[in-house]
Amino acid sequence: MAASCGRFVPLVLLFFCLSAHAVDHSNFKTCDKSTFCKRQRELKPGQSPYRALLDTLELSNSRLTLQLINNNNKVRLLLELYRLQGNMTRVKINELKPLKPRFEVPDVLITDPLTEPLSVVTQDENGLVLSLGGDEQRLIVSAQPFRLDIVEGRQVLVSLNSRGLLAFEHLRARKDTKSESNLEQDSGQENVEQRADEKDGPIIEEEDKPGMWEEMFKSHSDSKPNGPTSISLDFSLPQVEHLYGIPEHADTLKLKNTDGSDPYRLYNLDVFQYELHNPMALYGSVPVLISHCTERTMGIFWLNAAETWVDISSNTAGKDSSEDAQTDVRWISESGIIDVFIMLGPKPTDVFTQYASLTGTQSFPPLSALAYHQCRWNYNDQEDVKAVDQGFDEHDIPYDFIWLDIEHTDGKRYFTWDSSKFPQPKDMLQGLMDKRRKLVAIVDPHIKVDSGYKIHNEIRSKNFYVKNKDGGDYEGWCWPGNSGYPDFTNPEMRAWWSSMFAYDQYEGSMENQYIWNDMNEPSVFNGPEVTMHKDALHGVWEHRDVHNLYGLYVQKATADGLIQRSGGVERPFVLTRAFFAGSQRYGAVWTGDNAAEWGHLKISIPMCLSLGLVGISFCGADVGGFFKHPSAELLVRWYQAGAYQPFFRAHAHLDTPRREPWLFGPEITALIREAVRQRYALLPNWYQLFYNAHRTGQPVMRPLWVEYPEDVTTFSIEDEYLLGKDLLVHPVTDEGSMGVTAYLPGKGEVWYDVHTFQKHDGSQSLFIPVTMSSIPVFQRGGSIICRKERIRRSSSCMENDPYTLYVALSLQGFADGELYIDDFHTFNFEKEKQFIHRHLSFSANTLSSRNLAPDSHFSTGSWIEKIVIIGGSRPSSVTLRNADGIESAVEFDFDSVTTVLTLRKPGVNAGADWTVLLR
Ligand code: NBV
Repeated sequence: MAASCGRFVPLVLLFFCLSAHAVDHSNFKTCDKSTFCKRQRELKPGQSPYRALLDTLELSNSRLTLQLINNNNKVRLLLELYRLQGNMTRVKINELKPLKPRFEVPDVLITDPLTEPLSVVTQDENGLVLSLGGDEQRLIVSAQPFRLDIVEGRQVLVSLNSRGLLAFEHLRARKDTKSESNLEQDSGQENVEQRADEKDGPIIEEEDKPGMWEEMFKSHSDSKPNGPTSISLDFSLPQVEHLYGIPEHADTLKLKNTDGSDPYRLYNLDVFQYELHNPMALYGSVPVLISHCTERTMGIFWLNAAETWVDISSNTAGKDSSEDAQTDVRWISESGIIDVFIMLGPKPTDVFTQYASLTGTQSFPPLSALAYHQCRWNYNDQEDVKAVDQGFDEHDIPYDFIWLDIEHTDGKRYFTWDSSKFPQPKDMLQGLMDKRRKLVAIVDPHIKVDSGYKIHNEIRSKNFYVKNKDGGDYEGWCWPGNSGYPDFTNPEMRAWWSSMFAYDQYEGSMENQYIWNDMNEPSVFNGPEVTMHKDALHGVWEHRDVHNLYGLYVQKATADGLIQRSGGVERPFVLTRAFFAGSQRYGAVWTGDNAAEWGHLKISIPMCLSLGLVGISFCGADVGGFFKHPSAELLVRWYQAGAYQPFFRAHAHLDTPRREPWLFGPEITALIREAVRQRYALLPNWYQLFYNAHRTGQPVMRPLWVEYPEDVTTFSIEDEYLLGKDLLVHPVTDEGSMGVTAYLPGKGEVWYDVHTFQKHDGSQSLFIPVTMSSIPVFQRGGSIICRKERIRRSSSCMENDPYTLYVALSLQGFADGELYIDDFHTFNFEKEKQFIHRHLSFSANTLSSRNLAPDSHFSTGSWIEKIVIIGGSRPSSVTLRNADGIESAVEFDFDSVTTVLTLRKPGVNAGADWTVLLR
């Protein structure tokens, strides 16, 4: 956004801002400027004041509680331990008797996690050992200093507070009682109960430190009515050298050591012109770390929505002794409680399953949302929309969605249309619908304070705005000028917001219109760090407590609105910029305001991979780059990369020259057309991968190590990735590139170039020469990929088109894959079991299609028009056997150079049982 040049910036100035092109660091806090982070980071390891009071132990079947005491200030904490189903341990720490409740994050876990029994194995005055059930897992609680170790056999998997950095700033009354703090009335007996026990010894009072009771950042003051409330805990991971996750950062996939630099920060922020390779916070936060070594993959999910910092310190072992390796992690959050889920794997897939069991899986988008999206800030008016739409037809480039940015509204009043530029929105939408295309309109969460604006009046009259610290409606500066911010943490507010998407409320909207939520960090141009004041109020909670959740709630309420407007029938599509753990349930995310630079193209891969690892598969970056104007070469390379990333949308800043795919001359148009066509051909595969992500929580876009967890070569790779397990993509992301060096994993495996069918052995790095039309993609030998090769105007025009199966044989002559089909847009697949799910497998020269979901029912008009078998030999005959056992001959060709056998028109229905026999 534009606020780095001050407050609300007129467009002329905006342009000026653009030319500066670098993040204004002075707008954002470093750890040093964030007083709780600074305080916490000043604590030195090895001096933990915490002791477990073993005589307070209580064990019900699945819940163990134990008090911890801080030897200095004598404040008691309550530790809760749970063993969760699916190989997870939950550790909660709160104050035993807080002066008032501390915030616990709601609405992120999909249910109360199921627990398993815990039992004490041994106990003495030094601590106790608990059995965690299967696999010889034990949890060792050491009393003095307090420490937890999870061990399996003789191997320590993870230790908590082993460095003694557990720190819990208890709620307290201010010593100088001059201020009118919320806690004032309690000040006379501050923590009396929890600190009254004389046998605990004398209380060593802590000194107040600067920033505990009020903090200034630039001209902004944070009144901190509750004083210091931060929490911290350290985790040590023996044998681990590789950590991933904790998006969103514009940084490498493998997380770096933060010794000597700032910790990674998680605080949803609108960062104008963000910088690459930096631990600064960006628009979204998912507090999940994934650790990986050849033996094991684990995860740490720190369920806290306040500003959070993560320190990482890895001591990389010498090559021969991976045993000495260890990674230490420390989480620090500004408020709330410690509530942490340790996902014990042991395999990458187990961690994904475990995390999905807690926070849910990726929503299953309508197929069209997986196709190509054309966006810019802004398509100016209805005529412009029509012309761009026609441009795609004239240039024979498919697209599914055209997008409208903030200028389509009446003065940035969301849910309205600019009546001179978009006088007949329904005509426009109908025109698109006639072509089986769709539109996305932006709806931001800042609401113009204007008594003539229905949305504002309703929110105000229902008392739904976030409040400022003094109880009035919180107001901040944003696109519409003075704006209010609906309190999306309030379920009633969300229900009302959802109801605003009903067709009779949102005038001019139609069923082929979907929604984009931007600026939902929330962005407040004149707020501290361009966001909301931390002492603003959401009911009884401070903004400080809920900050990172705001964006999730905005997207949730919007997605619910789209579902409701269709009577619960249609799957929604909502794009969000801000997100949190669990956001995967509500739609897609994108990486915000990137720039037309090669570095930004490159970083889109690790940024989306990191999101995929923590559940958010539906990720993309602005194709072409948002700021600045891409060269034709960069634009082409970006389309080629974007065509193989989950969310595929071109977007551009208002002040950049137009860049629709046909504006760079016919050669460039042809290259872009080809990239987009490749996307459309592969839509069946994308759809199946998203269905799988939705059902199982496995990521769509995967780092190589996820599939090859024992191959250390893969652990740092971030310039290539897998789609599912079978397609390896290595986009060209360098200017003037003559080739890419791709690593093909898997000893004893083979990979086939999807364009040439050339076969390569796995477990080697390979130089692949490229031209401007190359998009290096390889199919794993042993897999079957389904495509639709009759490319049309939009994905829905291709709905009933036939499939082509690409059967890439392993060296042993096997292959398998899946085909998933439904109506491509409703919930009937879930509610009515209306879908087709087939298992395709090739072995012993026989290819067959078997039903994976016998109790599902759906009929498709699509049939199998071609089968391409790669890596085999010439058969003397090919026979198709249909579901009734009737056999017929199939025409085929065999190319002995490429070893490609093409079976023409088997002609079976895609939902039927059939077998093809090669003899
Ligand atoms: O709504 C305008 C833009 C939008 O195009 C972009 O994609 C968002 O990330 N929005 C940010 C606000 C202003 C950006 C300078």
